[in-house]
Amino acid sequence: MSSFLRPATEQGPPAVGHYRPVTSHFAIAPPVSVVIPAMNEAENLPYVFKTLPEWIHEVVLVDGNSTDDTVAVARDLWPGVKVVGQRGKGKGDALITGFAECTGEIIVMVDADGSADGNEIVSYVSALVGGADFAKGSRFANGGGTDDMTPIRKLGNRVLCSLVNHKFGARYTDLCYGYNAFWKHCLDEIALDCAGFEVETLMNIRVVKAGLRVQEIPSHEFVRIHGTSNLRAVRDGLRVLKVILRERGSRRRRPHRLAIAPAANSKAADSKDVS
Ligand SMILES: Nc1nc2c(ncn2[C@@H]2O[C@H](COP(=O)(O)OP(=O)(O)OP(=O)(O)O)[C@@H](O)[C@H]2O)c(=O)[nH]1
Ligand SMILES: [Mg+2]
Repeated sequence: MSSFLRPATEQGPPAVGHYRPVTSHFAIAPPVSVVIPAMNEAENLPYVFKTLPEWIHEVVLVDGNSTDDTVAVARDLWPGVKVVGQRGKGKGDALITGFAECTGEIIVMVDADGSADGNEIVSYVSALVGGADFAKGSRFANGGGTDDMTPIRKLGNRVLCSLVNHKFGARYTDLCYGYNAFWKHCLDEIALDCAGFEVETLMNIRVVKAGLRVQEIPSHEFVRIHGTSNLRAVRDGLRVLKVILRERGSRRRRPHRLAIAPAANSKAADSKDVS
């Protein structure tokens, strides 16, 4: 019997029934939670939910005290959606609230304005099951793009991204982008503590400082479909800059280790890593 078909045991991989078929060529075992911060996005939610894959384990929508029908529309579109009311303010606060509610092993963060294509989630998840800790969306990696950014925002993002690369030894092509995914255990290492749009920058810096394996995923950002942006370029750009300056002094990197499979009949090799 092939190992793929054997029943679940305490040790080996889960049995075939535990896998979620993702495409005709790909199945995964870990449950995937999608966190959507939403403030007055009722008109955009139909576009957002339409592209979410049916194999995801749960959707956690964090409502920023919306005055429109955001919550009712979400419940209607995705029966079983976990709606969490936000106590504080800001996108960062919303994401931190949502992450705490997730029961999946993988967490994907998706904006509610219709700018993110849920069909890309498979690329993020593939990177994570392939060995990355943090799958970071990039509009400027080969294959990515944006229909939404003004030239001034592009310039600001580029300058801030170069600053982070320089100060923290990263090799990012994008910085302030809200479409990312990670294993839930990363939250313990990055201990998020911010309220606003600087949250993505803080995550990107802390994952590098923690020595986590980051893989960029080319992503296309579409234009917000309805409504207006909550982001204010100058105010939020300054908040991002503040985070970069605040974080710069405490760089901590964990060396990557190359693990080798234990040699047959060698107990001593069982716990050996090679640097
Ligand atoms: N729950 C909650 N969600 C928020 C808050 N601020 C922003 N969001 C959501 O965060 C996501 C990103 O916000 P946007 O206003 O689209 O900001 P942006 O994507 O940086 O800017 P644009 O490029 O103009 O769309 C959207 O889904 C918003 O509804 C907040 O205070 N609370
Ligand atoms: Mg947006």
